[in-house]
Amino acid sequence: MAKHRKPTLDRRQVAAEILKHRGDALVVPGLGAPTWDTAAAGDHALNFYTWGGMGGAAMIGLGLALAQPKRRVLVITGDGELLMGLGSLATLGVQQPRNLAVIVIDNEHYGETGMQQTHTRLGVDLAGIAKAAGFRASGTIYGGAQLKAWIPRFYRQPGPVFADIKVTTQSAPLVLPIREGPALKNRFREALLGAKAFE
Ligand SMILES: Cc1ncc(C[n+]2csc(CCOP(=O)(O)OP(=O)(O)O)c2C)c(N)n1
Ligand SMILES: [Mg+2]
Repeated sequence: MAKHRKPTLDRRQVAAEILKHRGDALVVPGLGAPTWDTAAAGDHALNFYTWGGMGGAAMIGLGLALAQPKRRVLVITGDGELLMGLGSLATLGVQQPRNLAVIVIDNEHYGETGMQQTHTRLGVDLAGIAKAAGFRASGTIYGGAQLKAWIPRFYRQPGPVFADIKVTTQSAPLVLPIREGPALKNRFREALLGAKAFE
């Protein structure tokens, strides 16, 4: 196992920096803090918030990416959330969606439930797993300059693209989006499909 490097990036700044460039991308935030981070960067009808659903964000992203091959899809999730659905990396490696990026806001803990350490704090290398699963690009991001260099890849590089972004355990004020699932789903479908959403 590689020696542990102390994370320094701020999760809210990371999310805001990434989402500044979102254009018409479809964004699937994982449950808990990545959802609050995404909402804090600006609520958007093309955010498909997953609220309490854990472990499925990357596979929801795959479904969207396959259904909407002309649109870019960003999954922005937590280390704990991805670890719960780790097999999704293998499926993405097999499916090779060219328009999908999976971005992990990795604070190395289950933050939302009381800051228990996750496997990433104990040396598990998510970017290494993604690379071995067949992602076209995969990396671990520790600093601001590195993040800047990666952001265009999230939106343009042929996927699947994977990035594990190491952030501090500093928590940020809650910014909660709409809570009601059907309202979120209908808003998302309408923004994506227009009138066809309700045919
Ligand atoms: C199936 C399931 N198990 C447990 C939970 C409780 N839970 C909610 S958020 C969370 C931790 C998420 O950790 P992570 O994805 O790393 O996000 P962080 O808060 O650290 O940014 C857990 C265990 C849940 N919502 N669903
Ligand atoms: Mg976490």
